[in-house]
Amino acid sequence: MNRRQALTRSALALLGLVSAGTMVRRSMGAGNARVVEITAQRFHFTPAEIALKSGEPVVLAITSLDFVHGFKVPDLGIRRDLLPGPATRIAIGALKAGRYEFLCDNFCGGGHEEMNGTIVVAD
Ligand SMILES: [Cu+2]
Repeated sequence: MNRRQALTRSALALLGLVSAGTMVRRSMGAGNARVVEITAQRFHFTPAEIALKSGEPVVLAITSLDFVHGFKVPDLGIRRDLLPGPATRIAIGALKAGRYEFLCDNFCGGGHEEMNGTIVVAD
């Protein structure tokens, strides 16, 4: 590798770091969004009903206690793996009033089909 290639490679690595940092900040959610703490554990989410107000952006901070559960909100196009350990933070933009079902979509055992809940957004 010549000097120019080496420089290009370092510049690309630096760019990668900067964009990774930006993604981390984005996933932490914008500024002062309310953080809603949730736990995931065979075979339930706690709380299973998440009450929000319409127009209120929030960050869901979901901690899995025992397994790589999934978190899927079909109506919002959201789908994440919940690795045990630090909370998985998911920024949710302002929503219209209504009910949005969510579920674990990683098979986690005998009660998997009941591992679900609802985001309830009030006016
Ligand atoms: Cu599960």
